[in-house]
Amino acid sequence: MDPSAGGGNASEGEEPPLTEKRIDWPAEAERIEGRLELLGGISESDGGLDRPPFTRSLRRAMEETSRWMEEAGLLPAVDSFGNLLGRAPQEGRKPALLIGSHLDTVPNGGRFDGALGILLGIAAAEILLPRARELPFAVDVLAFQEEEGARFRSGCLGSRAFLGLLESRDWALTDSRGLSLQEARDSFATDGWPRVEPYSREGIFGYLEAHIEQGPQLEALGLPLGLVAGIVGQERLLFSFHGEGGHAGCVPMASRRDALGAAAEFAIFLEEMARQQPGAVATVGELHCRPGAVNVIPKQVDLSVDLRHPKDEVLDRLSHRLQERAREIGKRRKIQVSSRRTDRLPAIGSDRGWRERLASTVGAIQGKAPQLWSGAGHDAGILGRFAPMVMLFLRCRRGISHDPAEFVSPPDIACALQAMVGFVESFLP
Ligand code: HGY
Ligand code: MN
Ligand code: MN
Repeated sequence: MDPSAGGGNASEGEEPPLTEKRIDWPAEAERIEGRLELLGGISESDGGLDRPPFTRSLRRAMEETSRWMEEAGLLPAVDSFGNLLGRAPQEGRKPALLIGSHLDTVPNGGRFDGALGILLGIAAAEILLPRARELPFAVDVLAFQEEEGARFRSGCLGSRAFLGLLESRDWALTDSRGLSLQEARDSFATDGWPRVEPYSREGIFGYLEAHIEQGPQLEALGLPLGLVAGIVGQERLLFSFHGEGGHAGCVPMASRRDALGAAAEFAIFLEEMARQQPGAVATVGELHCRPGAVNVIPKQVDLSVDLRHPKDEVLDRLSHRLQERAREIGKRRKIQVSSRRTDRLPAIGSDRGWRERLASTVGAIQGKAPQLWSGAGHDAGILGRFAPMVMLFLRCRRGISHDPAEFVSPPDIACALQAMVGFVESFLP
């Protein structure tokens, strides 16, 4: 269905549904595309998009996003963690339908991951504002400060903080320079925005997040949009292998206690274990080898593990097997091995009723509404623990994400915006 089509079948005098009013969806999408371009240039580094939480670039991205929120008729504010909110102006205090995503990025990331969901939320809120009184909720937009977990190795800290779920061990998490989350938050200026109190659970009607699929399925189906049936569970761990350093030229192979040899054997086992387990993915994304000199036998290797599966009980089993194998390798190679879990996010399904609502607007736009599992974690996985949650995926060119080649087309953005507005309108009395 052509998103720019207008007309509609509202009876005489009745306000036609917005999705059928003459809204210039392609123009809305072009505006979002321009804003994505601008945000995509706000980075800590000159080479590529790198926007960690609690940094100058994150603050600048907040300032731009706050301006667009205001232009949309929303009231910008921050919570105590530094998440940016665009709240709907309203007398009473209806519960809020929260539409959002995250402003932080991975190093050398793409400009759609996170930002796209925020900008779609702002555009949808602006289109829906004229009908705010009729809706059973307010439409607030959320731009989370931290979701990726790239800086503190623990994901969705922003949405967990928003719901008051952070514990002391989270605040003690440190980045590669040893700065704790607490210190990073406390040193981050949010002057210029009013501070909002935490939303009560009853104050949250539910959560909607639009996000680039970050995989190849929708492109293979030839469809712009998909619904997220659920988000896989994920566990992150840090393993340390402690061996014995030495001269690369003088220590016989038979008497070495090479930390990298042990870590490499572990990494190959991890890969093989995941290959053999349907639905599992496992990744060693970070590996630090010390002292890291060409002619020195590695004394210590630290590596990260990212483990995911749609079923928590399988995730538990895989994690247990990894730790068992690490101990066995350490014993055989006389290497001391330690590990600690830095993150665990349970698998979660989206709300069935909301999925059906969204499926009907998506179906009206593109004929069918495929349901996919998300291999990526999202803030929706946190909000979904306490309120109805639904996610909309947008087609991702060549399935590439977490990379500058990440791309979503403006026509697909237009379809997503129309589906989101239609979803919200489905709650009209
Ligand atoms: O790693 C993830 O799943 C997401 O991109 N934060
Ligand atoms: Mn994301
Ligand atoms: Mn991401």
